[in-house]
Amino acid sequence: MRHPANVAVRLVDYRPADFLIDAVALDISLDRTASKVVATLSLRRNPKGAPGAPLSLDGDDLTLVGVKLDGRPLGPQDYTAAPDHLLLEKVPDGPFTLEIETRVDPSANTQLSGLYRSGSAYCTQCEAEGFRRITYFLDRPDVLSVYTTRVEGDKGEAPILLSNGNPVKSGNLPDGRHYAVWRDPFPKPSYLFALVGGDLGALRDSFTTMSGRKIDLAIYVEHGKEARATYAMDALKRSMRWDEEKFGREYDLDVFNIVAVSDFNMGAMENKGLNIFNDKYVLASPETATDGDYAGIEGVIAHEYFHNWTGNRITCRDWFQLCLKEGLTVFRDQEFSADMRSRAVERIGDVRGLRLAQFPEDGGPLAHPVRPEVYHEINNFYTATVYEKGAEIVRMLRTLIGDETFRRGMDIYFERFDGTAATVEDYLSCFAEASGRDLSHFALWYSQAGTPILSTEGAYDPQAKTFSLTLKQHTPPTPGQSEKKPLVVPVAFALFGENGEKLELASPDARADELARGLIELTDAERKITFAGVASRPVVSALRGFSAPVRLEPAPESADLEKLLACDDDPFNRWQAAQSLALRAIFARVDAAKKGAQTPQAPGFIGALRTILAGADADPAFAAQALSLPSEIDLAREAGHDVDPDVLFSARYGLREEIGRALGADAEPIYRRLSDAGPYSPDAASAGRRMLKALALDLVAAGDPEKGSALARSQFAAAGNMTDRLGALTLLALLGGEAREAAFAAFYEQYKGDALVLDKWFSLQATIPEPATTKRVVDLMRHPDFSLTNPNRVRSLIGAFSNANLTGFHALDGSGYDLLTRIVLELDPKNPQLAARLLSALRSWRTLEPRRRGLIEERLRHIAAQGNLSPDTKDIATRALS
Ligand code: 0A1
Ligand code: ZN
Repeated sequence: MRHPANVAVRLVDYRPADFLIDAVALDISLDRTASKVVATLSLRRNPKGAPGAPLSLDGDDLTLVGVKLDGRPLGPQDYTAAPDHLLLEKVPDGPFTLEIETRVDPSANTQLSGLYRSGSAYCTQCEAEGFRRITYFLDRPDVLSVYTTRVEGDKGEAPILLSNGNPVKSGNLPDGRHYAVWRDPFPKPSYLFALVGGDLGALRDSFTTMSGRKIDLAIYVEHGKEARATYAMDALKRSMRWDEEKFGREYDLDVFNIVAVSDFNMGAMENKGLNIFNDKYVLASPETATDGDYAGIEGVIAHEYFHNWTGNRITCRDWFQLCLKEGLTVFRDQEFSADMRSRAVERIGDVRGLRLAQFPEDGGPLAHPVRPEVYHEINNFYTATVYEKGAEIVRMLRTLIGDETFRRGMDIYFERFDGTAATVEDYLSCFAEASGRDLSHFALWYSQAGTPILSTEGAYDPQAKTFSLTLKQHTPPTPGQSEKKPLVVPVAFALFGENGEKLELASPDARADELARGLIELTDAERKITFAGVASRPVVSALRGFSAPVRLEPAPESADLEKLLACDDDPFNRWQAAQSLALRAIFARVDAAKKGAQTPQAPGFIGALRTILAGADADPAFAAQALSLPSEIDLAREAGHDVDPDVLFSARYGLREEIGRALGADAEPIYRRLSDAGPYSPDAASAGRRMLKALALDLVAAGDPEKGSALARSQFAAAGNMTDRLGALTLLALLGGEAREAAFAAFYEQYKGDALVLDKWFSLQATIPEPATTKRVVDLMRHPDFSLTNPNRVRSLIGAFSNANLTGFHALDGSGYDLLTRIVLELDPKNPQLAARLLSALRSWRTLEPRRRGLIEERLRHIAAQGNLSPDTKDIATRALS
């Protein structure tokens, strides 16, 4: 494997391309080991480029067969060619065509970037820089071209031949071959190109747009699995309607195709008119998919569809602007899910996800701004910061300027930048115009990395009947950014009086609109607001709805949290109050254990949980969220330093038992009542009841493991859907013993032919929180169903072990770290993107206690010192150590 020079790419170095490619005609003849690619590019000099510059095209691992300029074959004296570039020193000043013929070997493509094979199908992945693995090109997002693609293949092997745009014609050829021509009239960057050839089944449907155009929809899957795409199809149609209703965006081609493949590095890809999906985000049936899987499918289908406007019609000028399409599209898919499901539960889930994946990134050596300023390997910047924090910035913008103005800004954006490759500045200019506000200070959210810490301090004056609230912010340093400035932080807030009533706000220190909306804009390091006419010391509900991606420290006092849990009309903050109480109870146990003191009990917290449980029927999904303890990963993040996973585990486990003993008896009737649910439906309300049922079972088991085990065993055997079956198996996995092994064996026997279900089987075993799990994982790697070539399988075993099993992975003997190191190094030459992602599990190593910290540092140094490491893995190892 050859690796390109490890050069830094910088935002400040951006220059327009020297040439434009107005049109591309591709002729691709599929062959397992030698696919023939003829690309005819209509080129001209870019008036914005460097005058007289040579034509330098990107390549990666390419074999050149020949080049023609305006139809005339060129000789080797006319160009320099290497696997990674094609350079023509002299080209005409006027428009010209360049025909380039290359050969690529899809079977040998284990990186899953460019043209590769998944099962017996051919497919492509071109974002970010995979198109250059198909042909030489100006492989950068600001070069937009109209594509016509002719795909040719063997009729038996690939009866289905797809590409972007609309079908133009197709026909038979000699020797059992056939072809199809596709034309995409919308200019697009090369990263949105796609092609599929294979023997696939299809689920077909149609959608009539708001202007009355009928669009043919198809989801292509492995034969026999068509019915499992029904929910994805339904989600697609709902997404299409939603984008019309909420953003006025109509679909633009005559067809919309989705193809599900089993080998895919990421979740899915928004190629114009031809989305390619990891089949995990398409295929679902009640017997094989959990409620979480259904929600994931709905979200990812929507996300890729929404990219048609935010990403495709308006794309990014360069890869530094990745958040322009990703943050905005995540915001859009989150809003879609909130409209389809419970807004409160969606918000809680989104914030949990942000804290789980983005906060550790922002607080460790891999921290980077939402719009990075430098990268060595762009594939390592498809991060939670770019995606999830990017979405939070869009959300804050909407919060600050209001829904209507936000919508007007979006309309301006679509109107003005359609058909272009835009920047974050372009985007913000639309909202500055719509709102009449100067957004230059707000824009700092894009360039300043790190999670701000927000603190609130209240002082009540009983004589004056005033309450002073002081808000402060500061952002800890991150790599390369030691000095931080105050940001624009929208702090949604309310005050509650003695009887839980919401107080009217009056203050000379805040604008009338701030008081009316309950939204303070913190723009300096500190702001003090004194409220008048406050009859008694109020309780502050701050950062309602998680109005900014910050840490609120410290949490309010326990008595205030209990009050908020009872009276706050913001469901997010009610949930947050329960979480904060739980964290306090667990850390009290941690402190006691460290001091050798008696284990503290948490009667106030348990009383609050009892009340939630008693009222759970009103909103089962919310109750289940509020009753769930923070995970060990949450605890490690909140602890922040000198983390000892074993201590956190015991404290959490101990509290779980205390709660179980207190509430198990209340939970059992709820469990029994919810067990009578009738046929499975994936809707949010039914899913919420199943979530509560699982929680109730866990409470029973926490207080009385034997009873819990008996109930779990019968639920496992009788379950009519995967949510209940896997829920029971999860509990049995925790309880251990023979029942666990028997259940795992039965599960395997039942689902051994189904890869997506087997992934769950691997994952669940990898997350058993006990020392023997490392050995179990090692043994599972020898299982005939394990394979390093399938990313889903690797993630299900190794990813789950290293990211979701705090005690197992961080075993004090370093065995978990050794395992990860071995796999990363073995995988790196085959699939560097996947190897690099696995390695980033170590990103929070500095927050661990010294012994584990030392063990990880050794492994990271060992990895970084390897010769011939891919740029992907090298980049992560180097930055992790920085
Ligand atoms: N744009 C896709 C994510 C994606 C990125 C890179 C990929 O291959 C390296 C694949 C998919 C999305 O946001 O869904
Ligand atoms: Zn995306």
